[in-house]
Amino acid sequence: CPDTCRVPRVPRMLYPKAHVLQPPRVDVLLMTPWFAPIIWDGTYDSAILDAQFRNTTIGLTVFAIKKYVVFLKLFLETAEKYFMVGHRVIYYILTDRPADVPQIPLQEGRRVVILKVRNYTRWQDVVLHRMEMISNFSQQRFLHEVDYLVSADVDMKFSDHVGVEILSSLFGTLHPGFYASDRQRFTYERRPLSQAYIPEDEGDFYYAAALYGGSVAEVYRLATACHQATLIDKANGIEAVWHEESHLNKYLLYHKPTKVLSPEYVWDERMLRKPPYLRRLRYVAVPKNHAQIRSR
Ligand code: 2GW
Ligand code: MN
Repeated sequence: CPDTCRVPRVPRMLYPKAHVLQPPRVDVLLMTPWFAPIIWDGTYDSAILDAQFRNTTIGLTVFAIKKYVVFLKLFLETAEKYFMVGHRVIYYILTDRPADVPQIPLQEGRRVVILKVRNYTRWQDVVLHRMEMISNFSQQRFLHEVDYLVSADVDMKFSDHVGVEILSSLFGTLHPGFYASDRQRFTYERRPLSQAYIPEDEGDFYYAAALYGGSVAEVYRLATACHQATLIDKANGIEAVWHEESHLNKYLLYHKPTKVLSPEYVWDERMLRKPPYLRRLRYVAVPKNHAQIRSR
């Protein structure tokens, strides 16, 4: 964990100095109340960060079950252009259709690992069981193969820089639909019977399950806890309203993330109008025909 456990050594570098009395952004919140930075354009220097995170290996886990394999090509092609460029990357593609994974030319230091997983009949089980699979594979291989894990939806594309500025022990992303909302409006699970329950008077942010991550050890803890919560819910005959996103939000309420990504890192151009303080759109939803892609 280069960002917290050990202070990394960097070489001599030339860069403009920061001004204590001129904050880089005054239009958005840059820090959570527990002092985790919120990552916005204009607040960081990639050259310094790249030096701090050199020799870091990043695992990008992405599920492509059933028809969702069609999203892989654009996802991978755009990741090659924008995701962790210049760093070591392993794409972990979890799929029930290994033969349908497209061959994409990769830059040096990057490779694809296909992990065959089972599919589920119910789509709710497809999304929920992602936590179980991340937990199992973390112990089996991720812990030994990469430093950080990033978990991403596949029905998205990268459209601008996503680099090591996102890496930290545990990070979540502000959901683009709720970053400006009061906590009462967050679509947390509101039924006390569910393990994902969050009362109306609690909550920091509504986090998107489409992009989160951290050190392998922390993602392993998160995924294991969310999977356990899912099993308890199932035994009690309840399923959280937004599936693993509900459990993720519960976990991140009581395990405060050490970095929070702004909605630059998860956006949907069809659903939302871009406000002026959103200077870059880095990872955006790909339009999909819900009826067609989600049918069997
Ligand atoms: C999901 C819903 C309905 C039918 C199929 C699927 C499905 C999802 C699938 O057949 N195959 C598959 O690989 N997936 C994976 O789950 C894929 O990686 C996809 O990106 C991810 C989440 O499903 P998605 O992208 O259709 O859901 P969204 O875009 O509405 O995402 C949000 O809500 C989800 C839970 O309802 C998740 O929390 C997700 O992380 C959220 O972004
Ligand atoms: Mn999605």
